[in-house]
Amino acid sequence: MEGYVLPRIVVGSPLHGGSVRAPSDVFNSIFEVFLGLGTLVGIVVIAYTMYHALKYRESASDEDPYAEKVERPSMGELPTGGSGGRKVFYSFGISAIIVVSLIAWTYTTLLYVETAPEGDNIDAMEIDVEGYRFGWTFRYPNGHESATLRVPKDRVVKLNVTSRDVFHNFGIPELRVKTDAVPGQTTTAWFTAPETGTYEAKCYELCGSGHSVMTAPVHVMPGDEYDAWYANTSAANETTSIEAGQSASVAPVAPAGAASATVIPPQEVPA
Ligand SMILES: [Cu+2]
Repeated sequence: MEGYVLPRIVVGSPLHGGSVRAPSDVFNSIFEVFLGLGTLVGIVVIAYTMYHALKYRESASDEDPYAEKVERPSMGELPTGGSGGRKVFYSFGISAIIVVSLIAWTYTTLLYVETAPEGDNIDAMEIDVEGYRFGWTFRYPNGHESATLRVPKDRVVKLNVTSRDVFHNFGIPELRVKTDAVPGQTTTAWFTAPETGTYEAKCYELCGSGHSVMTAPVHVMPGDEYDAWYANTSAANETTSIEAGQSASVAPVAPAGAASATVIPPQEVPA
């Protein structure tokens, strides 16, 4: 099974976790294997059915060309097969082998995603995530807080996720990371982002009238750009000008949703 957790070749410094296989890559390979095997089994079953439907189709003449070779059941009688249960054995046996192998492989592969990689050569960064009705706050190790999540490319990011009020669920679909946000508890998740770009974090637990707008932008930045940005942040220097604008547009929603569960004012999702 070691083939599935071997690091893929990534250009990047191992100090920044560049050799760590991204969870998104793991999930994609599971999807591809299931899609491939499902298609293959489908083709085999349908082709086999079609072949026999054609081969044993009713002929124009009244004579049955297979009368001697095939023992046909009469109406109301259960077919007995006739090959000593070989077909049943093949059908169940092969299915069982495929299913058990898939379960074993998927399980061991998912164990890799379950626990964040540790080691001296992995420079993981930890970010606290707090959900509230209706938004997310990200807290960096230096105390900097923001409504926008910024992470460096190809580096292990560990999230400690909790909630301020009700059950939420934090997820970034493109990066294949998702975990519960439960008040009074901290759940952990991790990911690495192999590509720079802007993604969107969403809430995946129906938490009230503003649930569908409970999103946060996620910026995956090149490592050096990220380091430069991070060096300029601190607990006191709470928000950059861009983020100040975003917080202003998000903040009023929480009291509005909390005070009256009737109407949520239309608002822009932060870009
Ligand atoms: Cu929520």
